[in-house]
Amino acid sequence: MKLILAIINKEDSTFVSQELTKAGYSVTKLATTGGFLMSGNITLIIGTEDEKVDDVIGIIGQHSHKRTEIVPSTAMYGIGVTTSVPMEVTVGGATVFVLPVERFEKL
Ligand code: 2BA
Repeated sequence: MKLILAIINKEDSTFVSQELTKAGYSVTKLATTGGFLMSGNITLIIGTEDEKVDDVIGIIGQHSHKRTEIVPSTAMYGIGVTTSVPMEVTVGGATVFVLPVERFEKL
């Protein structure tokens, strides 16, 4: 068995979790915050059999879209002179971790 952690954009999360549920997977949604942009994203937790991992990743990938965000970034020109230069950052579609599960119980 494997545990899949998928960090996805908030705007994609409802559709991705609906599609996973429709396909028969159990999903838990956590509201999380990206350390770089400091904006909200969603982390999905999915426990599933080893042979279904690729199917789950396929569904997540199909419905997670890449987005461009503009973030302020500070540039320094000489001592004490700084200016804020907007920087373009590409976010997503999805960041996925697959972990082994040692034991799984429903009590
Ligand atoms: P954030 O940390 O808010 O990062 C948003 C986007 O900013 C990233 O998109 C990446 O394009 C850029 N970025 C992140 N750290 C950067 C840095 N130190 N310098 C320059 N650009 C940087 P994604 O890579 O698609 O990541 C989306 C979200 O997935 C991240 O939000 C974070 O919450 C999570 N994530 C991505 N990689 C991770 C990792 N290795 N471990 C844990 N969480 C991760």
